[in-house]
Amino acid sequence: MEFMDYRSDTVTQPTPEMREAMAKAHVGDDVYGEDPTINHLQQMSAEMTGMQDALFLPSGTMGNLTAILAHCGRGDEVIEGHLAHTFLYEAGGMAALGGVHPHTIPNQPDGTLALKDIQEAIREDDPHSPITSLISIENTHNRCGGVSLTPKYTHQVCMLAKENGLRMHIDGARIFNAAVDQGVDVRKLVNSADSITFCLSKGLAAPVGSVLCGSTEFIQRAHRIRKQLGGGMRQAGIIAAAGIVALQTMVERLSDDHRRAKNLAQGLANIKGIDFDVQNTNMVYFNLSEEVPLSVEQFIEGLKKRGLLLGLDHGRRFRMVTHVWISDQDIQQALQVMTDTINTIR
Ligand code: TLP
Repeated sequence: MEFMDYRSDTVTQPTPEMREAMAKAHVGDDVYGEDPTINHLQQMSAEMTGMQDALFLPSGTMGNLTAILAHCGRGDEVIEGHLAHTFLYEAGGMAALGGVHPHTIPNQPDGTLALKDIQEAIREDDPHSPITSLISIENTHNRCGGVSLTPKYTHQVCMLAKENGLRMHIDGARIFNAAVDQGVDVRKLVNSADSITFCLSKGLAAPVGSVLCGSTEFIQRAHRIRKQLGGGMRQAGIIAAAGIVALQTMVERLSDDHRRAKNLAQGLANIKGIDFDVQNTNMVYFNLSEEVPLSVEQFIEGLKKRGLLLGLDHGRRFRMVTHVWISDQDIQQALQVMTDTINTIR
């Protein structure tokens, strides 16, 4: 059975154009900086984000970890949201591998951290306290429903960081979704941040890879850390080639995913038994109503039998993510499958 796979945009497969570029890619040893395709991708990424330099990495997780380790020493502290991907879903890498202490403050429903909360979280210079070194924000914000943060807000956080002698990192795994959502150049969203990670292998549909961008000096440090983490990938131009096609061909079309997510959300809101929660960019979250006499496992199984895969967030809360392999017809089909699954047990 062909599944409609709404679990994540990470499930996207490379397009035929990407596969062709991969087959033809010129490669070299990237640990020596000699892979022309990776060098091209890094240069393109730096230009697109308005940063001085960039580094290609295997994953968003490694991109964020590399950035955090390049900004912080052991015992330093990162201020971040309690729903941040770096806090919840990166296996505690910063603590495990870098001795870096996450200091979480509440994420607001719109994905932001209140400036007042950030200010209050910054430690005094006191030998009892860890040293606050970094503020990290996430755009778009995954657990907050795919919401995008504005250039104005990002700028305010950057200013706050600078005034307090801190650095600022953006987990921009889906920064191009944020840019397309707001109709702004991605540079405006990155603004004066010290670093940003973005992913090629989510909505942009490349098979592997993320890019970390920042100043030349920062990227030099990040290069060594990537090596320490085992992320020097040699002739990885084969995969960077798909990343170049992703940046060239897959950014503008993200608006289709956003439109489809909106249609999906509107449809879900009309299904009895579904308590729609939130939709932004390419993400839709909803709860399976307590009134529906199905366990979470039965619901997932019922949908799967009818060809639909989706992600369980927690409790009875689910996530559906639209991407290039989900068509308008798939949205209608998903709504039908959802209705049928709930109605069979009524
Ligand atoms: N997110 C995945 C899961 O880990 C939850 C997904 O399906 O959404 N930052 C953000 C905001 C992310 O959403 C993700 C992946 C990452 C970083 C990590 O990227 P990868 O998977 O490339 O390590």
